[in-house]
Amino acid sequence: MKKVKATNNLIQNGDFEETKNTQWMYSLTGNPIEVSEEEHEGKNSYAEIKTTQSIFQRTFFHPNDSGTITLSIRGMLPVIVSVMDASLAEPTVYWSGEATPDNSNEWKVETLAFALGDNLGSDLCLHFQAKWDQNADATVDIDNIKIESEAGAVINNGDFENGAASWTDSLTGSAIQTSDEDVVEKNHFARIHPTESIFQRHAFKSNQSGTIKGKLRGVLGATVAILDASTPDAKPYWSTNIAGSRTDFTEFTADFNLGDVDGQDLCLHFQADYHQNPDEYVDIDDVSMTINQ
Ligand SMILES: [Ca+2]
Ligand SMILES: [Ca+2]
Repeated sequence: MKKVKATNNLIQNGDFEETKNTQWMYSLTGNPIEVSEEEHEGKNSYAEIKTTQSIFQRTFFHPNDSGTITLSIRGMLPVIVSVMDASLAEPTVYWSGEATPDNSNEWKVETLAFALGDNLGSDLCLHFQAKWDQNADATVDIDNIKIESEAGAVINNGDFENGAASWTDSLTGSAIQTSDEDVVEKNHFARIHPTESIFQRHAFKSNQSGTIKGKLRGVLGATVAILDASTPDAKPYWSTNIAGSRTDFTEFTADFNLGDVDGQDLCLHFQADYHQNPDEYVDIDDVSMTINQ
């Protein structure tokens, strides 16, 4: 059996969240497209820690590992972030840093650089403790915990969206309690009207094959194509039509195969289907592309 390995996503800003878009162009003008924005209600889960309370997650650190720990923090108390023994009554701390909130209701992102020595315990954790405060009601919220480590240490469920999974309350040794809040989430996408089209240049090579994925919404469908960006009306090297009439964003997947395309100025191209009502549209989001190797 032939093993097909796909490389990572080759489309830039496929989710359109970089609103200073420079990657997607209107075919007609060649100018960057105007990204559309919408808001919808969602829920966010996070961990609230009271003064002197702490939570931890077991994780594997290598000796002499270094990198950064990032977290979102909100509330009144600073948080002491440590790499330490997970299982001992008097744990050794191998590294410790402090993240300070803005004393407000606004989340703030803090990044701490960590570096470990060569002498580590065998059962380690990343540990978050709210600093002592005379006000027993003082709390701090943390969310979106990430490790970027030279040696590959990782944190699971750092956004707490899977509740207590992977996290332990230091005091009780049992699962932590998470809190929920209603949030307004922003999403950005590309809206194109009848006969409008957008594209992103990509240096396709002859005989390449691969897969294009994305999401589509609206009355109109769209034709996805690989064609010469300088002559968008010429016959495409590959194209397929994705049907419309979708109330919500719906995923599509399209496999492509190219013949000889040497020397062409190629792009991935989306054209909205024709409709007599010029106000109809198709919305496009989360475009990604992989090439088979
Ligand atoms: Ca998006
Ligand atoms: Ca979260």
